[in-house]
Amino acid sequence: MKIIVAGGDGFCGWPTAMYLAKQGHEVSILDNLVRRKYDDELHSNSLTPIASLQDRIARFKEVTGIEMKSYIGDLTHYDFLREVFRQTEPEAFVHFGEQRSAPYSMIDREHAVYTQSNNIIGTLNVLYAIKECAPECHLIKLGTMGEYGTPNIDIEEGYIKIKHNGREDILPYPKQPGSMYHLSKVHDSHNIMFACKIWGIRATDLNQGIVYGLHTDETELDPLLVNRLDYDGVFGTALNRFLIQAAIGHEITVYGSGEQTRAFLNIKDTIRCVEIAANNPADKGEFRVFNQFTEYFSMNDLAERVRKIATEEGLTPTVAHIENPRIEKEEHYYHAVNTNLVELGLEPNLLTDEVLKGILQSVLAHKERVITENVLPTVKWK
Ligand code: NAD
Ligand code: USQ
Repeated sequence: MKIIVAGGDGFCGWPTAMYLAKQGHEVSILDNLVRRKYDDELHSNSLTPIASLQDRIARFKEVTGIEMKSYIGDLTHYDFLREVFRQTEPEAFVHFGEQRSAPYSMIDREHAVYTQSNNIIGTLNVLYAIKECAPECHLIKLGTMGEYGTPNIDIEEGYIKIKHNGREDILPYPKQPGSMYHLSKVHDSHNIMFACKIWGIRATDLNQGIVYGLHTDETELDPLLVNRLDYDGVFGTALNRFLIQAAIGHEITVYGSGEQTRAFLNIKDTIRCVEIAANNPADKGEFRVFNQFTEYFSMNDLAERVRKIATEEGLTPTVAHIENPRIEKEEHYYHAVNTNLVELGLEPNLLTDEVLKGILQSVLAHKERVITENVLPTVKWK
């Protein structure tokens, strides 16, 4: 298949692009490299030293003999995007190319406006480019489990059957997102659903949980192919952050009571889920939603798991409950369905102690790169 991976220089996109290329697909990476600029803005860095996109692609070719094309440009620039579509004639468009940090979107008005315009206009342009240039192309869009929030009922995969005043319908599942970033994903979902309905576009919205880990078979082929890994209070995510904190002797920062529960998956499953979606395209006009996660944990569970593993490795980690910088429910019901991807063949890589130890070892190898001042959260929701 001819596949565009938008956001292919990022944490999920880079390993996905290499994996799809290794499976024999013709992969083109599209990215505006803005993720590297956020690091400059925040005086932060990836825990792992990452090469430029050009160097990554060149080394991937040296190691595997496989060529990937790259298009450096912005999804919000329609002329650029249309030209990429014309040159590549994609059969699938994997869309990771958004600003993805909830804290970044909550810094101030400018960052909220940037996040929503970058994400929503970018996705809207992708929908128009598919309509105009490649109407058969399957859009595989990264959404997020956080679109649903934490309702007091089971979370279904995209839709829910509702009975009201004696009548029944299947409707989009209610959304209660928790940040300006998560809201951008909800707006994207609505735009995609509408485009599927009116233009007959085929789309899969992958409502992904929090991704942990960094290595995949391809990132381990060569040091220059290593994935980025975020740890700071703005872009670092739970579990990866906890492991890095344990590695550098920083207290493990559980926000508030720590009973917040979230859905998680290993980066190795992210790439496989995207492959499954690509190999099993949505029908024309279908807006399909898959919940892309393998397990869920409370922050307390994760902090304790990391504390135990790190102690076994000879470290002396401690867990601290710090003031929650976010406005979110800390005690809530959480049960989400995730059967669609498993039914299509996903075999989950679950979070065993072995897996945790493996990530901790990888992290320890780069721990001197951590800028300690960036570890505590600085962005508040209020
Ligand atoms: P990332 O920031 O590492 O990668 C995103 C990439 O998109 C970056 O390389 C960035 O330069 C690029 N990009 C951003 N805006 C762009 C634009 N307008 N035009 C072109 N390129 C642009 O993020 P990630 O962690 O790889 O996440 C990828 C996707 O998966 C995001 O949409 C995110 O919302 C979603 N997601 C991520 C996680 C997670 O835990 N990392 C969990 C659920 C969903
Ligand atoms: N948390 C802590 N301590 C920390 C960091 C976070 O307790 O040091 C808590 C937060 O309060 C929150 C939970 O962990 O309750 C998750 O926070 P996070 O920063 O790991 O994840 P989140 O902001 O939800 O965003 C991440 C990605 C985003 C993706 C989302 C998936 O950055 O792109 O959409 O995970 S989901 O959470 O399912 O919406």
